[in-house]
Amino acid sequence: MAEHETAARVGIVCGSRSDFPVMEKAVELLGRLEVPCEMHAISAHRAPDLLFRFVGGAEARGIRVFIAAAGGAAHLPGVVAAKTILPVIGVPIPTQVAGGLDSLLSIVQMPKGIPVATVAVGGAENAALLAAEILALSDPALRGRLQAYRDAQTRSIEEDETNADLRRAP
Ligand code: RP5
Repeated sequence: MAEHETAARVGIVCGSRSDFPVMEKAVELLGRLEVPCEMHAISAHRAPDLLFRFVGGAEARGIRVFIAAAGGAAHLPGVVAAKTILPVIGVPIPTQVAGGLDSLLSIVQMPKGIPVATVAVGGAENAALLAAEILALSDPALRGRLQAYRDAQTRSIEEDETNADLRRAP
């Protein structure tokens, strides 16, 4: 495969390795959708220069969407968004404070001018799907895979045994 076909298109950055168990679900789903991605642990407050280097070089390496995940005073997604014009999806990581409400509010309440598209607390799968949908705007094959994923999801509910009665014609 040529290099450009395997280069990561989604850059996932977590505030800490402790966020990986949540964000591995995004890596797995992007893999199922055949979207190359890469995941890093780079804290915005502990290693800001490294974060800026990662964000600054990402687009030239093929990244088209960022997913940024953090917990607590979760400034990472906003800082990533401040340094790029690529779309940034924020994932609030669950914490001990009201189940991650601190992370959610830190990420979702971005002041105007620098947007972060925020998913639910722990919403790694939706972040992956949203990233794939953005890429699918210019990738018909990926659009097809997303539609197939959606159809399979619907079918699995229709075929659930608790819905057997509902499947019969009226
Ligand atoms: C945030 O602080 C990280 O995103 C993580 O969710 C949280 C705790 O980090 P560690 O102390 O586990 O490294 O920056």
